Amino acid sequence: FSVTRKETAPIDGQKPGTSGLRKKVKVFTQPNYLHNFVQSTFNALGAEKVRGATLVVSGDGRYYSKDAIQIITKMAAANGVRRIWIGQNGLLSTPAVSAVIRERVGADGSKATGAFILTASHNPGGPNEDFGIKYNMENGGPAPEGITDKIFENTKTIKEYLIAEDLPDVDILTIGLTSFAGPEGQFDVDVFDSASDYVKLMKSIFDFESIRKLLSSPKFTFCYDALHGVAGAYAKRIFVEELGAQESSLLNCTPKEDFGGGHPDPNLTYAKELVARMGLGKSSSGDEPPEFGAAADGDADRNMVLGKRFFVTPSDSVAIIAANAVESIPYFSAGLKGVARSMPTSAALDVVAKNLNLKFFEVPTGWKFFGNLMDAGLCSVCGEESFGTGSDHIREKDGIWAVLAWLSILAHKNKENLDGGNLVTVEDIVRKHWATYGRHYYTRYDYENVDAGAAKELMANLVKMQSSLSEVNDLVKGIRSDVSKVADADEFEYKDPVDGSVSKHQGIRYLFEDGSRLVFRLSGTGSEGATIRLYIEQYEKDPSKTGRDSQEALAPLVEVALKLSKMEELTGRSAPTVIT
Ligand code: VG1
Ligand code: CO
Repeated sequence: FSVTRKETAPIDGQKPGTSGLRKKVKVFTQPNYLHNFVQSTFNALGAEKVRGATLVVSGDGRYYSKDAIQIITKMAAANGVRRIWIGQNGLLSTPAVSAVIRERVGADGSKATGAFILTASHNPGGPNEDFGIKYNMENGGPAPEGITDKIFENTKTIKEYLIAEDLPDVDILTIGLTSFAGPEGQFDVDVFDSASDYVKLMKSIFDFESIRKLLSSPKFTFCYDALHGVAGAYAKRIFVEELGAQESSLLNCTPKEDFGGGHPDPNLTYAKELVARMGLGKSSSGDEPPEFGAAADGDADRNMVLGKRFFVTPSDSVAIIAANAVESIPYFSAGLKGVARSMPTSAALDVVAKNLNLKFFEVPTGWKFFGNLMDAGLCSVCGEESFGTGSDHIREKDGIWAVLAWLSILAHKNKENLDGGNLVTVEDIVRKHWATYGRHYYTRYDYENVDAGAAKELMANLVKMQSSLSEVNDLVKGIRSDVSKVADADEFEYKDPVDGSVSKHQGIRYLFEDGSRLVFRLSGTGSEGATIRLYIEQYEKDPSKTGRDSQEALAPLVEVALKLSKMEELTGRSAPTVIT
């Protein structure tokens, strides 16, 4: 093949958000849109990192992925990349990409140096929905802000990109290695099985034999919903083939370009089928629900864990995994190096860290901040309230890992119960956790696609009010006299303890005397308008009061949050789009 230099001009709005660049497909398919972003990424990495590199290119299989893979492959060849690794059919979950970067060795002994992940994660897919792209580094984690800022700067000045126009389209359906001759030597395209590296890694972390025993017990019933995302490809291999679950326990496990028209976001609103099967919500089918249910998002890095008629909040989930990891999961048998959560995630993990005397970190939203801690050996288990949980086995959150972690805990707690005795259920584990550590009542209100100006004004008001706590407290008292006083209010700022970099304006916090918190943030993953996220949390230590309904327990704080922020007045919304 030969290399062509193509003239181009900057296109507005290519700033990567919380997790890469996400836009409507119609935006991505504009002439040069993807090309500009990919060349800007190569330029940000620098020739010494790109020439001779081995790059993974794959994603959740959403609409436009196949075209994008061909374009990126041709641009990579032209930019001097030595090898492109592609999961069969262009499919690799986000955690699998991270695993492939860290673990896979090519036939010639090569190792990957980075990846383009093609996904808009939990956003819907299809010709009228979202596409996305993000770059991951040689540690398997998302590019840090230093790099994403550089990419964005480059998109504002780009004048040309390189492409091997005469490189034939690569066959991504068939496993195998194809070599091409370029002006600077050989270029390889290696199409490989999407699941095998990931499955191997999972088998090295968990005791599959004990999980298999649990899943084969008639007492234990199981259900997994991939919401037509890429998790389906892994669920079949792991839950059915390796662990012996019934085929019928898998819902929506065929990956689809448009996720079957749904919203591939594993929460109580969008995972409707699973929620009904688990006996939650109004549409319960009447059949006896399974003991355990879980769902994933489009790129399979998120997880929702449910028990029979029982929802586990993601903030509780990471705390419970951390509290039980050492005894239940072989990978952690030597102990945890530390734990971490994102700022808006509830403090349930903090209490576990304190009790178990573990190092603890609070980082801004988005997985990229956990990577430095893990690389420095400071963190083993971490999580976010947004259905993201993971560990230092890779540098992304990992939906299937979280399910295997829960199954491991259940298998451990039921070791003696499977033949006789009562099953210890998901609900039992959570209630016992609350009794030991106290409960963090928690909810998140999302206002999606709000007018961007209104959202800005709302946030600016909340920041301005922080300058006078006494005025804030007068307002709070006027709204609800049964809510405690605001003790502190600020915008969250993070100084990375490893590289010293500082991230500012990471969310507006109102911290109350009784430990309650209100947090306001603007989403960095949306593709239209603005999304306001409101996080509400209240700690209850008294074991006789940890069994309340969470919306009811939080009602006073919610009222304060909505009135203090003038939510309805400024956005015109009387109710959130999604409550989790
Ligand atoms: C959201 C979540 C955040 C998560 C991010 C990426 O970001 O709040 O916790 O890390 O999505 O997840 P934001 O900026 O919209 O609040 V995923 O599964 O979309 O890669
Ligand atoms: Co995701």
